[in-house]
Amino acid sequence: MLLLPSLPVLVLCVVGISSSKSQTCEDALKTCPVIACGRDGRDGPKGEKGEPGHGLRGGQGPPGKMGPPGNVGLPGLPGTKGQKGDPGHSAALEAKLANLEAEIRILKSELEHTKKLHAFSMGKKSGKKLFMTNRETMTFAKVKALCTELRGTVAIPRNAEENQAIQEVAKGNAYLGITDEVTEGQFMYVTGGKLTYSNWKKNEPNNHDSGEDCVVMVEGGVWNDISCQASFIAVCEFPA
Ligand SMILES: [Ca+2]
Ligand SMILES: [Ca+2]
Repeated sequence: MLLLPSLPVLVLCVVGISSSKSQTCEDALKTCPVIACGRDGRDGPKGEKGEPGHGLRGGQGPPGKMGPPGNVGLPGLPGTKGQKGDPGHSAALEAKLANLEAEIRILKSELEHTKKLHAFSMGKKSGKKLFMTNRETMTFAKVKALCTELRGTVAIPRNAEENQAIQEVAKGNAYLGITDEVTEGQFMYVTGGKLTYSNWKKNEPNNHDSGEDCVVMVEGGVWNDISCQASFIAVCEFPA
């Protein structure tokens, strides 16, 4: 009778030994709950939750790819109104501008006065033109270039008064701004247009040797057609 109660212990110990070779029966008794070694006991109460494990944490991985850009945000609120600017600057600029305008008016007036004095000193003003010369002689092409450079044109007499003015300024044989270079025998102004006034010398123009396309004013203020390669006094005309 006494042996019987120990039978389940032996059975349990045999099971424990067979499940682990290194465990002795004594060890099994140590680890077995007392109730397990006795008669069939009931399950004990559920144990408390254990502490989290201490597994090794892996190293930090590389950073992920950059995400797509976000949507454009809403426009911000308008800023506060700035302070009123210094009124002194614009007033100073206006004053400067007024001074400049006044100076320009004075310069214009002085320029007009100078032009009148110059015309008076030249003594030869006819209508709205001023004829001037440097008294040098040159080919027709050079006279044209010189007058253009001076922002004038080769002298053109449009009437008897202007013809006389040129004669008095030149004091010698001078080129006129007239040629028949485009159509032989059809004399035109270098500024364009057919002649409206002429003062040809007797038997001129004669296109001598089939090579006279320019016009020179000779003694007495009369005109002669002549080679454009010949050299005569340069007289230019300017608006006066
Ligand atoms: Ca000719
Ligand atoms: Ca001639």
